[in-house]
Amino acid sequence: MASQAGAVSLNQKQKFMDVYTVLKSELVKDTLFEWTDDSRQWVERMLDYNVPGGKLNRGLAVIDSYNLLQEGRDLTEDELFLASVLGWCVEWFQAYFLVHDDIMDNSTTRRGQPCWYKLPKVGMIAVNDGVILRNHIPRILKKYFRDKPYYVNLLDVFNEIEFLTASGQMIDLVTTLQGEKDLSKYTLDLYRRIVLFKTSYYSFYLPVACALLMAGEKLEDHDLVKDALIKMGEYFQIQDDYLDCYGAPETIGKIGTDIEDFKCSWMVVKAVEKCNEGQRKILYENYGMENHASVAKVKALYNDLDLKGVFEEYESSVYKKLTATIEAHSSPAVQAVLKSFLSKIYKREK
Ligand code: GPP
Ligand code: MG
Ligand code: MG
Ligand code: MG
Repeated sequence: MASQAGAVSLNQKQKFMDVYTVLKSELVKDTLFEWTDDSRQWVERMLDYNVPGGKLNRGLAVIDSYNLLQEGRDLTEDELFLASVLGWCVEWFQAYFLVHDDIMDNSTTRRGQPCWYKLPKVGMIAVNDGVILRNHIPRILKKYFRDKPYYVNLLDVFNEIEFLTASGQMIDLVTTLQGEKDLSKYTLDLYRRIVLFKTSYYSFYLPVACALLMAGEKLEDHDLVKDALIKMGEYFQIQDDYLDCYGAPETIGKIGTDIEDFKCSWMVVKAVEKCNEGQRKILYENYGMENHASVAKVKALYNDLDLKGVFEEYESSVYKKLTATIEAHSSPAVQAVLKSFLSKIYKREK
């Protein structure tokens, strides 16, 4: 069962999907609720639409990390199942965030299909669906982990990270408020604060925190691992911002909205940093405008400033720095966990 760092076999993915089917069928039979055919069908359709259709990197990372922490020992069927259940809890968490984020960002597509809230029959019911997705997590944890010594820590880590993520999302949104549009506040400092909270904790630290808890570890003993993962989270979001502008929608499965939304994206932070007076004027006049012509002007400016080149330079330098940080780590198992993460995101195109 011990797999090479970063390598997830098709079989592993299939086994992971089988656990999704089990969890879904249990949730739509939850005895706390009086199910009707309609309500069961709604939840089932909502889950199928929003939970399993992504890259599953975060979920699979729980299994991969747990596996690597066991340093080559074969996992029992029971361990593999429980690590998969935790992996799905992270994927449910992600589905909850994305359903809400797409409404807040006024996005149109996600994972190659219309955003859930964009479906005519769904609309603002998606807000409640997000709440249901979030509430499924403690129900899953209760069923499978209530007797484990680390149960309360699992609940706590999801709660704490939800607070951090929502706080990051709050800064991400509040900085874009109409009437206060001021690009001079879009500095790398502000950018880092947004990203640390809105992305790094839940996307990078949470899967490993789940694996560490399941392995009987105390989270406070692993601050260095947390720091390395959080740095990788920043790199991941910088890629997300780059792909929002330069990614192919067919590949990334979504159409970028950062320019229209006046987001404090890494792209605009770099543009503000590099532009001359004339270019600054173009940026101020066109950033955050809904129309195609303005978006095209901003993109042309990004090209003039060679933000592609700036990104490529950033990517190779951050890769070197992260590799050095990882190699300075004392535990080979932890090194393997971190390297596995890095290899999955380095030069990603989606
Ligand atoms: C990614 O930002 C951040 C999230 C998805 C966290 C959302 C948090 C909530 C509390 C709802 P993004 O908007 O750049 O992601 P994407 O490009 O995938 O829309
Ligand atoms: Mg967002
Ligand atoms: Mg978004
Ligand atoms: Mg984005």
